[in-house]
Amino acid sequence: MSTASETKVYETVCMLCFMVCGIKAHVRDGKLVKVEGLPGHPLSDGIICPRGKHMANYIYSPERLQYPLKKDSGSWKRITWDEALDTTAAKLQKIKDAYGARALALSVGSIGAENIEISGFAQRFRGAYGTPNFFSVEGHCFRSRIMARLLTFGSYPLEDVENSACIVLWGNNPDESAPPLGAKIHKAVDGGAKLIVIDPKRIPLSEKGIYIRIRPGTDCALALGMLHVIINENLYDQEFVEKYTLGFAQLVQHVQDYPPEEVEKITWVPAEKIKEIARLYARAESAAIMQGITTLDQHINGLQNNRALAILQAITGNYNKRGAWATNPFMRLSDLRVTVEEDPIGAEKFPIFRRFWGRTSPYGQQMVLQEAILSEKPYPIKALIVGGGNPALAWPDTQKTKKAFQKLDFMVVMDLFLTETAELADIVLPCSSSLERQGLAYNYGLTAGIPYIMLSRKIIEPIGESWPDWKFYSELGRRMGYEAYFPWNSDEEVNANWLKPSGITLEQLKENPKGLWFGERCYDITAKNQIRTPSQKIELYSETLAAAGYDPLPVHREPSQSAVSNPELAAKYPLILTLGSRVVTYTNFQMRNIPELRELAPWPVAEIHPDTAEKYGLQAADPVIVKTKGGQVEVKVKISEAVAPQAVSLQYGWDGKASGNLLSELKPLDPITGYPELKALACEIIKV
Ligand SMILES: Nc1nc2c(c(=O)[nH]1)N[C@H]1C(S)=C(S)[C@@H](COP(=O)(O)OP(=O)(O)OC[C@H]3O[C@@H](n4cnc5c(=O)[nH]c(N)nc54)[C@H](O)[C@@H]3O)O[C@H]1N2
Ligand SMILES: Nc1nc2c(c(=O)[nH]1)N[C@H]1C(S)=C(S)[C@@H](COP(=O)(O)OP(=O)(O)OC[C@H]3O[C@@H](n4cnc5c(=O)[nH]c(N)nc54)[C@H](O)[C@@H]3O)O[C@H]1N2
Ligand code: SF4
Ligand SMILES: [Mo]
Repeated sequence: MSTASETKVYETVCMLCFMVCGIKAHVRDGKLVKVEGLPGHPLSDGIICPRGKHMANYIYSPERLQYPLKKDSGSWKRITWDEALDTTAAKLQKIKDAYGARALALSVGSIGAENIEISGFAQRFRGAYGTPNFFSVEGHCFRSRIMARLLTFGSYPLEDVENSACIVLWGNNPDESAPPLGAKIHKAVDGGAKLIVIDPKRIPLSEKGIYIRIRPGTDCALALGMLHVIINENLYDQEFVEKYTLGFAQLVQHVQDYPPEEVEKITWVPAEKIKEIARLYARAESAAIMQGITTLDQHINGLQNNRALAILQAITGNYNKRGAWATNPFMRLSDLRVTVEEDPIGAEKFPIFRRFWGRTSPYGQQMVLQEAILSEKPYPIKALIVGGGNPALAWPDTQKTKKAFQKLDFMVVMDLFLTETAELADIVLPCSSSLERQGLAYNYGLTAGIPYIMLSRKIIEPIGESWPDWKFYSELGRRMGYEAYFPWNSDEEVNANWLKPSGITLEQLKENPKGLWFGERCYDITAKNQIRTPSQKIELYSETLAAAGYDPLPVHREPSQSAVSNPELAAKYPLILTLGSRVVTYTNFQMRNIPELRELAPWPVAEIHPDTAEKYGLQAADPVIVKTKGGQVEVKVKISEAVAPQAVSLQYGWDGKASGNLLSELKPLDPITGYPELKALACEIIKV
């Protein structure tokens, strides 16, 4: 800690999003006064985005929760931690006695799933309590791609973009959603790598490569068209395919249904362009498709989109090769989970999401939770604990989600702020920020293709009575008789325990404030155990999907609200809605209450093309209603050549009347993953 008036500069990490950039944090008189990027940091090399820069404004926001709160006749009353924990323990015990352990659900959001502490301790508590109903943001983000790569390769390879001769940015705008990764891609392209950008919207990186404007939700068709060209022009890696893959003959047959001329009609992409990018991609010495972190998942065909990309990488031999997709030794950390044999609700509806080849997902699919709470089928769910998430706004169909949460007997939310989800709770608990506690910051490899770990140091005292998440779950567990599961008493003990199986110690992390790589990429397909499917081959054709009743090879499926699948609806709602795009100023539903950030992006925006603006008589910053068959939002117009004339790109993460999920619905869902359809809806805009 610093002494009076002396400024101390700490090298540590920003945990305001999962990029976990290195920062220099200036502390004076015990207070964080300034945050800068950390030059020479292997992930971020001095880069800092507005969120990181304004971290002090975030941490000292007057809206930070300072004390535990209890709802008392509709208003909030300050209580002690003891009362909050005693009340919660008593209530959860009563619910368990009356309905069984499964009547409690736990949900962790983006922060909750990415932060091993929240996810790990929530899972430990739920195991000790005995409920199968644990949900996470992976019910609509990221896990779809993990599943697709596992089904294809038996492993989860990461993109080695820094060394790639050809990068394909597919539904991915890293300048907004992943700035350090964006910087690496700019650098690679400036250094000579070829770039293909496939996006309905012209993003900044499109200027540096071949830009392909695709109709939202038709990515699988485009991938199949590229496969058609690559196979029929013999541009695939024949030796690799023969030696390492299964089902190529079926694939050859299958892609004949997708000649570029047909794919053009589906995707808006001219046949000649499809051929051009297929050739460029397949002929490159190495190629890495770098898809958006979630964009391609949130379609009714999401899993198959991801499968199609995996198949492209496979038949061009771009697996476990420099500059391609490469496997990594995933970091082994202590597993705090306590086994619950019973499956969560929804497991029978989405069996592959739950389990295949004996590998069980830690999470249930939360898109079934709202209905289960409201109908009490298959059984009553009476209580919910939320950590590091804002599901009242983040889940589709806001009205139904809120109604479900209101029906619960008991709800606890732990957060730094009184979010719209917290507003619905019975007990709200104040959480400390990452600079107020020691924790582990783990980058799973998104930025550099190799997992990376850092120690996030405690450099300021906690605000008010805020606690770290592990302490809440531990103290609650102890009060409920699960003390044997929660032996740790400090951040240090918790973190040392996590690291035990990793081969890295807490001391090493302290000595290396910039962090440590975990392992190396595998560039050798002949190395032992590189393909871990049951057949030990890369499964182009998936018997596993076939056996579960799904398409064994990816098939194009129209978005459910498109002009092709539902012309009547499209006549009423003629524009195609992307719900929604990221802005660098905010993370998800957070930070709109920080004035210094709000100045940079003052209001929620629907981006439309100038022709569309003219047609609807709209000027920049005009208020506008965006309407779908699910509902409507009120936002402002931004006019931009970047978006297609047929499209509306809506910003994501606002609340109140601009909350995006007023427009989305809980059906249809991707039949394999259960993910909602968010990125290709039908909408209309109405001048206010
Ligand atoms: N600053 C900031 N960063 C974030 C977040 C944030 O809220 N703010 N959120 C984080 C989270 S949780 C996630 S999941 C990631 C998301 O990260 P990304 O997936 O990269 O982000 P998006 O902006 O949602 O979408 C990226 C691009 O996909 C395009 N797109 C939309 N629909 C389609 C389609 O059907 N096909 C194709 N090919 N492209 C399409 C959009 O036009 C957009 O340019 O960002 C993370 N990073
Ligand atoms: N329409 C539409 N809906 C979407 C999406 C979309 O593109 N369109 N994207 C989806 C995706 S990809 C995602 S990932 C989700 C994101 O949805 P969520 O993860 O639910 O949203 P966040 O706003 O990131 O919520 C994280 C919360 O954790 C709190 N928090 C921060 N640090 C801590 C901590 O250390 N401990 C605790 N206990 N809390 C903390 C923050 O204050 C914040 O309220 O939204 C999904 N919903
Ligand atoms: S991208 Fe921005 S918010 Fe995310 S870790 Fe880096 S500085 Fe923090
Ligand atoms: Mo996400």
